[in-house]
Amino acid sequence: MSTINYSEKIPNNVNLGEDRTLQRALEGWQPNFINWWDDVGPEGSTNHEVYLRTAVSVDPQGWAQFGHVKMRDYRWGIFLNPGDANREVHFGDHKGEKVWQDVPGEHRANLRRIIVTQGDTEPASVEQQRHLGLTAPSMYDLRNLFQINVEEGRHLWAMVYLLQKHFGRDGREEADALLQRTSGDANNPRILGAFNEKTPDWLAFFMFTYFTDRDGKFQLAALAESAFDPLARTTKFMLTEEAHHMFVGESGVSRVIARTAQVMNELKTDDAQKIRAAGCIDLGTIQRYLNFHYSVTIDLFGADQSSNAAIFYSSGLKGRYEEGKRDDDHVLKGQTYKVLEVKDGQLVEKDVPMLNALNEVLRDDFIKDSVAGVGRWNKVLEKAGIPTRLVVPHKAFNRQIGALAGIKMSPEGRVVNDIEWAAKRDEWLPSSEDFAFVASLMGRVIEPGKFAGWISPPVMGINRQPVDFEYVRFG
Ligand code: BYC
Ligand code: FE
Ligand code: FE
Repeated sequence: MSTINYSEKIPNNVNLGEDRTLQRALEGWQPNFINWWDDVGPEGSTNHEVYLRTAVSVDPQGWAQFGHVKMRDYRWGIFLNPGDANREVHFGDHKGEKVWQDVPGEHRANLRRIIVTQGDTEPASVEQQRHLGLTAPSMYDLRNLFQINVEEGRHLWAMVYLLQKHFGRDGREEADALLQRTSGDANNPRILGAFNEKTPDWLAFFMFTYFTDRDGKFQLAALAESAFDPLARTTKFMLTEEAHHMFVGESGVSRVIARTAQVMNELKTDDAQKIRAAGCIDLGTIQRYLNFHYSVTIDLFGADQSSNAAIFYSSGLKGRYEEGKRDDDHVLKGQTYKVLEVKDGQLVEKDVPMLNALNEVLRDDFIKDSVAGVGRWNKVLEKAGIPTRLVVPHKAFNRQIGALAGIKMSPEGRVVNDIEWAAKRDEWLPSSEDFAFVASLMGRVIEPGKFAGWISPPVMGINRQPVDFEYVRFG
């Protein structure tokens, strides 16, 4: 067994050095984490020195440091936002009571389940993205991919810390299992659907970080309200990093659109084949990717009616997005919310108890936020004088979870029969031909300041460095 001093090796603000049991648990887990990183983390990256941001404190003014590091040596730190000794539970049945510093016995199973589900997504995304470094459209993009990968690794550490600190032997077993499930594995897959899908190319990566990391934002924000104070403080800090992940997605898609629009104007065409022949991704393909990632991501909010969701909220484990800014009673008994169902071949709304519909409430908050960014993508098209607009599909399109699961729907929200679905599927979702075309564009462009032909350069670099900075030094 190694004798690394983890209290120094792992930057932290949780007094790691003072808890021998925890230190031993982390010392046992850390080599397994490194093995996992070597096995299924970023392929072929071991010797790269990457210009990375490392979280070093929770001070909003200076929480991160930038510098070239090997990812394997990244200092995956453990940070909790500052505590507030007077913080009270502010929703659910325990409203007004002091928040919990330890796990109450009666909520142990549910809290563990939430933390495990959250923790499971983090390594899953690293696994999904592991081949992308081989086809990066630029050194700048390569660095952003790796930044996201190490931070998802840190998010895993954050959940493992909670499991090992607060859940005893069960927690240690769950921490091990987080390194054993693998994205897409037939026998031992990741827990949630979207995290077993492939991220085969960079358009998929940008859509994933735009939509799916945004699920992270909303789920983390809901957990940041938790009565279990260590969870609230951990997830609050994780949100600091999430903003960059969504930025990579939003600006990435935006740059793809900008390049496509430029070529459409140069060639004076909206013919997908001509745009493809010019080495760019046609807007139809971008729309189909959007349809896929959006629908798979909104499934992550769970069933539209869920007794789990009601229990999580009433027991104070998980709040709503921006719970503190809402002016209702924060108990929600006797209130209702509208959810969708299909009746006689038509989509209809129905009122259900609000507490049971809290997954749907969070999904609707997510949808509002997602749509705003799609509007910003459309501004790029508008400025270029191109009339096409991207749209998010109907909420019921291509759903696999909840009351809408398996219903055949057009992106506009019309119930369709199997025959129409089969005929239109490849207009609505990426086809194998779309994937093959996008894959054909994925080369490897890694000279500083150079960009693949299907994407525009970014407006500026990272941490005020120039766009042609040497973001990755290849060992
Ligand atoms: N796929 O009552 P329901 C992130 C299961 S992303 C497969 O609705 P609940 C990140 C469900 O487990 C943020 N299964 O469940 C992003 C249940 O199974 P059992 C991740 C699904 O518990 C990018 C059954 O269906 N964090 O951080 O109310 C990169 C009944 O469903 C799915 C969290 O999710 C699905 N999509 O809701 C890196 C927060 N949906 O018990 C990172 C923690 C549901 O019948 N998780 N099921 O076997 C939760 O709060 C809840 O577990 C969920 C599910 C909202 C996910
Ligand atoms: Fe994360
Ligand atoms: Fe993320």
